[in-house]
Amino acid sequence: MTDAAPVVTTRRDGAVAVVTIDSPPVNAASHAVRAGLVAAIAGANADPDVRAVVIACAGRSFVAGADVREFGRPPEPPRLTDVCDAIEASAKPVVAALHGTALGGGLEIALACHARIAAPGARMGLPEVKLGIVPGAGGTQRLPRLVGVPRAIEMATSGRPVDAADALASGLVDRIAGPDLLTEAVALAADLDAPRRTGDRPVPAFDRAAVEAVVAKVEARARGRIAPGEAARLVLASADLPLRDGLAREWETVARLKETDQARALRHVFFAEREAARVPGLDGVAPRAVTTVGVAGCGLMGSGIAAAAADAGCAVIVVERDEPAAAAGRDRLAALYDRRVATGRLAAAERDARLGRIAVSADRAAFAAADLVVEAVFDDLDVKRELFAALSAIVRPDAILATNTSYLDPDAIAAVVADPGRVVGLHFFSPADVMRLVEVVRTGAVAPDVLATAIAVAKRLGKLPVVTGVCEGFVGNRVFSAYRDEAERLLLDGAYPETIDAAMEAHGLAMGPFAVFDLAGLEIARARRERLRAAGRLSPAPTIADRLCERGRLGRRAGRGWYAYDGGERRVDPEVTALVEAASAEAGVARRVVAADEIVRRLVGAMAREGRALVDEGIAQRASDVDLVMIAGYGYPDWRGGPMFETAAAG
Ligand code: 3H9
Repeated sequence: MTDAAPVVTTRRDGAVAVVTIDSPPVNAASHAVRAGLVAAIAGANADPDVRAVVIACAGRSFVAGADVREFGRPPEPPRLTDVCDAIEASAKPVVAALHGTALGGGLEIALACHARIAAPGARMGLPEVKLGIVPGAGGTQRLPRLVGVPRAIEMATSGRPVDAADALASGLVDRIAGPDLLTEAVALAADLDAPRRTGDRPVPAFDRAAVEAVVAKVEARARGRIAPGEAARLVLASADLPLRDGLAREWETVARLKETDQARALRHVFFAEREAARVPGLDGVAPRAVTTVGVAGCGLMGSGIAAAAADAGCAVIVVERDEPAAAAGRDRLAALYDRRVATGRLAAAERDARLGRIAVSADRAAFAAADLVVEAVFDDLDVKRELFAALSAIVRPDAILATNTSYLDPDAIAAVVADPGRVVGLHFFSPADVMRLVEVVRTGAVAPDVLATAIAVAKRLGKLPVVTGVCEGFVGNRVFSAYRDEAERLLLDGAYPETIDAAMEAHGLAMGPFAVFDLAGLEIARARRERLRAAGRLSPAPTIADRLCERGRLGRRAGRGWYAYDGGERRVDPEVTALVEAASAEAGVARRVVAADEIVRRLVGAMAREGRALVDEGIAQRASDVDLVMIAGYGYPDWRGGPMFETAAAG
């Protein structure tokens, strides 16, 4: 057996000991890292020639957190809290040199140091709530001592990282370095006369009533998640408890939360997201360079895709069918960015920069400059085939053509292109600048580097790409159709739209199925039923949804669908109740009360069954991909892990 290289090493720079963690890929605080750090701090304290210490990391990032792979087993000492305590207690000043992402346990190590210096691009955060836990090594107790209770609550409950400038302004870091982080960190350490312990600082005064109101809001918005409220309460407790007691309470909380179903589900999602990136056949395949993105169509979907590309720094060429449509597209894009400015999500100057990257015209020849063109025109096969035939004569030979179709066969679209290997599906979800999911559809003839490029572009746009094979509806809409069919069966058995929605919303979905059908509009599903009937795959007997459509109840935009809408509020409509009851009578079904747990079990089960079929057919690569699609595209609660995970966990 050969000894692995040590993951923590110490070298001397004058009187400063530079402790370097080198544990790829992200220097997670594994057992080896923790033991190495404790030994390094002890070594520096024992060495009479050392006056101060710097903790830095090799590779792309400072410590990105506790090692999530160790979460399934009991912590092996030294625990991360022991590491942080040893650093804070050091008799010699310790400076953290931060680059990349200092997250979770990584930020906690930095908080226990006596000073922090950050590279200009560094980001710092406490993302533990995204794993269903709270910070466990001082994050909720030391952070408020540096940045104050309100700010610490914001960071610990949202999980969002802050950048270096923000960290400097809030007092989280002492300095932002120039180009040579390590040299400046050593100089800072050499300048410190004595340790300045974060734990010795008082928690700055704050408005308790205002903070209590914020905590209540965090709890209300968590919609079933436990961790954010617990994190907020722990931060608040930092103001009332001595450091030791606060740390003990924090540790007890994290130990308890780690074992919850929510934490297990969120860990599943964490690893599922990384797994989704692994696509058989793409190992070592380099994506093509994409800097200019073309978008055909500037409706709701096209404008969202254009904005997502502009947000990611791409040059964007949008083409509409004629000049009036192009003008409407420009207005739509301006309105999209204006909304972000009005709601404080974007600075006005940034809006102008992003809009400045988008050129909208009515001239398809403009696509000659694009590396990739995504079509988002009307979902009709003839329209798309005409467009792709024209595009293949306009774009460069190496440019990629992507279709955003939801239901059509992308292979039938690719067939009109001279080189179908350049055609791929990029199925965005509306609003495309906001929704994280992109189904990357592996068309029959797609070239490996075209598929790799589609995945890389989706990632660059900040999306979660999930690769699917070709079938009607791909993964998401197929699972959603199974969900819809089961929801309608529940109606026949005795449930009502409002009881079904209430059950699923209590389960953690942002909206129950019938509220979603109304939001999306009932026409698309009606068109699907008509296609299925034409193909002899569905009974010609009208469904309740067909009856609603006949009555002009086409959903929220029409002011009525499964519900009636008064000023945006949904309301149970007796006309729908009567239609539901009549449908049961017509089908000869004696209605019964269907309990919430049966509703949830049947709907989740229907999704999982369809998901399993998609995996068996080779359309979905793996069960966890189905979970990701439902979470990132359809509002399934991530803390339940997705329908496949939940069904498997329930046995
Ligand atoms: C915590 O700290 C609790 C504490 O309060 C104390 C408790 C006592 N562990 O995402 P990427 C792997 S909770 C183990 O593709 P990127 C990841 O699996 C933790 N492994 O790269 C992948 O491996 P592979 C709080 C980890 O550049 C590889 O690194 N911290 C961890 O897009 C690359 O990952 C977090 O929640 C980890 N903690 O993004 C941070 N992190 O190649 C979670 C990553 O084999 N991590 N890996 O698939 C992230 O947010 C992103 O990974 C990061 C890099 C931004 C760091």
